[in-house]
Amino acid sequence: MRIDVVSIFPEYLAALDLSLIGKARQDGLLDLNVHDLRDFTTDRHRTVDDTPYGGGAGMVMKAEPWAQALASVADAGTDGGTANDGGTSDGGTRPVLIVPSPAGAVFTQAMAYELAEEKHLVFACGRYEGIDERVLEWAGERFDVRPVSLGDYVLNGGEVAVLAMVEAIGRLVPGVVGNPESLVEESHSDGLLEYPVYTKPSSWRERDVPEILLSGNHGKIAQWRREQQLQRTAARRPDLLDKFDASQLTKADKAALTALGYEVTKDRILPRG
Ligand code: 6GU
Repeated sequence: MRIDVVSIFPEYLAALDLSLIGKARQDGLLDLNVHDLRDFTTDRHRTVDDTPYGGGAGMVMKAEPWAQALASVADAGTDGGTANDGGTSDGGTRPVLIVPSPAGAVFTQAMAYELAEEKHLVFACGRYEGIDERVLEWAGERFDVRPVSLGDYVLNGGEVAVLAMVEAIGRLVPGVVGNPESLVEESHSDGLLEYPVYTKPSSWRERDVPEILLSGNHGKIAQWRREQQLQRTAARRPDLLDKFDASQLTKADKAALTALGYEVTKDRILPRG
């Protein structure tokens, strides 16, 4: 997969040299390129922002440097296309342009799985009050444009959000995580939060590891872990149970949910009372 990130703070993205994602880059699984937006300006001061039309606080990122930067990376993830298409063909799929913004759709594990299938992702890190809206319209001609938010809070710019998204997406690219089994049993992979985990010693500061985990009874352990997932999800993220497909529930799941105060109908999990 090719990933391009455009930012006025390329140093922010240095963390992508580290750990699992850094290793994936070294191994050639991720072709990750960071670009300085100011390299696409033409004035002496390398200006990237200006005051907003209509007034208001803060500054807005100018359209032209963004158009220059995005045009320069648009075809980077392709083989250059065929001879008669102006080099824009990439076999039918356009690169995805992800625009981090608190005004975007919320980034989810499902979205990470989808984006991990793409050949080319481009991230446009806005700062200040955002990027001139016309850039997103213009970019729609070449990119599949997706404004995306990490959640309902405000960051100063898209860089930290890109670190999070590249890590979430990159680890799902085949080969990046050594043991793909570890992607199966993790929070959000099945719509529930993960069960609690323990390691040695079995007794630590008067606290014992739940006995069932020492029993060697794998069936019972699996059942206990599932109950823990349901209990945690009910306590911490009841909104996830709201969305959960109740037809996936076993008899034991239903019993656990009933004990937790939920009513399980044919296709829904509803809080009782
Ligand atoms: Cl993706 N960007 C910014 N600037 N703020 C955010 C965000 C993204 N997600 C939550 N807050």
